[in-house]
Amino acid sequence: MKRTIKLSLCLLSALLTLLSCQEESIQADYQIIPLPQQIQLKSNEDPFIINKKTNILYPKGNKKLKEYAQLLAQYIEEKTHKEITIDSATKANNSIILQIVPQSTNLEGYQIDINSHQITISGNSEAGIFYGIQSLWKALPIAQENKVIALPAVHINDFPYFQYRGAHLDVSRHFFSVNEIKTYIDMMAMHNMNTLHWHLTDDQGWRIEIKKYPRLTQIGSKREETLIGHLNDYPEKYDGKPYQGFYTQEQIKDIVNYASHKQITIIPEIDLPGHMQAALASYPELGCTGGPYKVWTKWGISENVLCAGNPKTLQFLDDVFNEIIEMFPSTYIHIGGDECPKTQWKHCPKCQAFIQKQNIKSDSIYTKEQYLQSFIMKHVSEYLKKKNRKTIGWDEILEGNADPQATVMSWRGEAGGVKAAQQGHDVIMTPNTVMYFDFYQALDTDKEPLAIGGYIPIEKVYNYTPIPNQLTQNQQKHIIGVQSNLWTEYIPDFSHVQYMTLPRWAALAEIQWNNPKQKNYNEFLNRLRNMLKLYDLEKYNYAKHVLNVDATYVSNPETGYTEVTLSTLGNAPIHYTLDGTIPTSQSPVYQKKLQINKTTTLQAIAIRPEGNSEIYKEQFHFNKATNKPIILKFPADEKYNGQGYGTLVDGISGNTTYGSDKWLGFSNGNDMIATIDLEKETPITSVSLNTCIATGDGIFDAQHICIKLSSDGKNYKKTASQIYTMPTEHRKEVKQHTLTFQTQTARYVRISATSEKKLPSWSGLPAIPAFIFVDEISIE
Ligand code: NAG
Repeated sequence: MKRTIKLSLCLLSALLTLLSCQEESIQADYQIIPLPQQIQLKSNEDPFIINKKTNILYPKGNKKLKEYAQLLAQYIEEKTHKEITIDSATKANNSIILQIVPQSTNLEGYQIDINSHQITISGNSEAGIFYGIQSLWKALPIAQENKVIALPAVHINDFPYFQYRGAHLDVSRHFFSVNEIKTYIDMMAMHNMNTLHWHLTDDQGWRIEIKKYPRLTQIGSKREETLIGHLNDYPEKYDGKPYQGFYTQEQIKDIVNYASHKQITIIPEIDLPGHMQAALASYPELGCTGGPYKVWTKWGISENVLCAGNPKTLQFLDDVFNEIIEMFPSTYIHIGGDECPKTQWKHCPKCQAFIQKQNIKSDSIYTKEQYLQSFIMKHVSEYLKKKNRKTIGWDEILEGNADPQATVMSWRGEAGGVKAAQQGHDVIMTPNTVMYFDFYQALDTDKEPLAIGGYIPIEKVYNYTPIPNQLTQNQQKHIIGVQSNLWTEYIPDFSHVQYMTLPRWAALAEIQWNNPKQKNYNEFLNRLRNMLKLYDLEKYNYAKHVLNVDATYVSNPETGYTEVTLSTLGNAPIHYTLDGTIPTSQSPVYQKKLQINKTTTLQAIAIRPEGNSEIYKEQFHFNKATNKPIILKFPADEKYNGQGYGTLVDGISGNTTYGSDKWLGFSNGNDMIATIDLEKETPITSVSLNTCIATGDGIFDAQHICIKLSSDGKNYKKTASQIYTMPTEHRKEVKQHTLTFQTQTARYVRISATSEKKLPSWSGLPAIPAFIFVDEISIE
């Protein structure tokens, strides 16, 4: 009897342990980023359980795979706190086996097979195994030591869509340490990227040691100070702090080696013949005027470029590239070619003599100076070809006669890439419309760290398809890849680098790795949550916009309401208030569009176990014009048309971010002429409207505002008007204009805000019509 009780107790405790184990087990999730091409779950098979006896097996004698086995062990320990061993034995129970089994010509492809006994990662090459390991790492749950980790039985077949999957980093405008570059490389590997385009030289700093030209780093790597704020801010301010940094050849080799272990090739860029002021400051004889030059302290395009007519210049370039190729084993070398003003070449006796000597001539398309640039670019290309290297250049290299074998990086939109592919060049797509991660990722730029401008949210990145439709199938084959560019004028530190790249890189990784035909943004967002957790685990700083509450507003003239749609990542509940109190988990949950019909403040928060979002806040001011039918005489500029014309009367006022969807911007000399139908005779005593002024960007205040009233919509009577004087210096502000008059009764109100027709010469901008930006029109 006693024995039976003991036995049953034993059984019970075993059962309980088993049950508790099951309860505690956490499953791997193969819905990772980038999403593997094929995932076949074997639902009727048992999962693989990782325990302390699990080991990782690599083929005996294969050093690289031994290193990858160690890496995987490290990844497993990091996420699951399970220390597991590596071995070169062939025992295959409770093991993770790394093996090279070439199954296709796509060397980066791999397969993962999981059953209850073993996990096999078979790579078409070592690179394939590396990506298999990255995928397994991303699929593992983050768990405490006591948890049982179960990997559901599965067959994964995966390979990249693009062979070139790049990320660029500018270290000239701001410098990043060796360790920071290594972290950048780790971040790239996590996103299955294989090429770092390293922008090492520019006007603001030469950052790589060249033994034959020591002054490049002695002088060229240091600038006196740095511009504060935006290039167009007035008055110009500088921080007064010397700034410097460069990599020794030893450090460069160390980084190149580090990258190769992560299957990343580094392509160095020496940007020429423009963007060379730091080199000219070091060796003034290489410039057309002979200087003196200083390492540039501001941003933009410098007129000071290499003198193309000076034989020393070509020698300099040969010598520099000679050392560059010693440090970088990459097949490709980037030789720049962007933004090279030709002003100095036109007046330089040496350049002009050289043009004559080489019999370079202008034609109906390009100037002789543009052909002179082609001459230099081709010289460098030929030099590199002799050393068995290939060149990449920015799309300007197509202006003139480019080396037919050069690969073109399309940055001024896609046009250069299209043209290049049509001419038979290989192309890497980096259009500044979607791939410039120095651009803002939120519309409300007041809350963002300063960025160069623009607006490239993660959704826009995700929706980008790098292969332009207008190319034929054969031409499409020339699009070898896609890359994000990170210019660092406004990115002074590495945590900011991470903020600008993550999580936009997650979207980029999908474009680089996956077939463009299989896109689904919402499904991507679901997968993004685990990626963000991995960023947290790695202590990477990242932008949290997707976790915040996003709002869109539509003015509905039929109901008179402003309709507000709120959304956030995943299914996190959004709680909101309309009474001015801070929203908490006790506040009402957002379920459907909110219909705002009176002056109020909306605040909302997304609540997640791992933390709450920032509080979203918007003020609605209702008046006689709010959500009334409105028509415009001239359309707004298509880039700045807010959320439609109703933007002007939706009760929400825009701030100084004129690029947000709260403003309407009118260009090409168009005035803002709006007619609002109050739908019944209404007493009116004043009309106000806001304008956003950013004179540095060519956005000026109204020259004149005029109010006309009508009862029948046909005959209008001028009721008030005001003329404004043009400022004489730069400013950036929102201005409210209120025109008050004796009470009148009318149904229709016509408001004209006339734009300035010619930008003043003091603005430094061409004498074209100014933009005028208008938002909330209020009628009282
Ligand atoms: C371009 C310049 C670059 C600058 C960047 C800022 C290219 C190829 N050239 O004007 O030097 O830092 O944009 O977004 O992008």
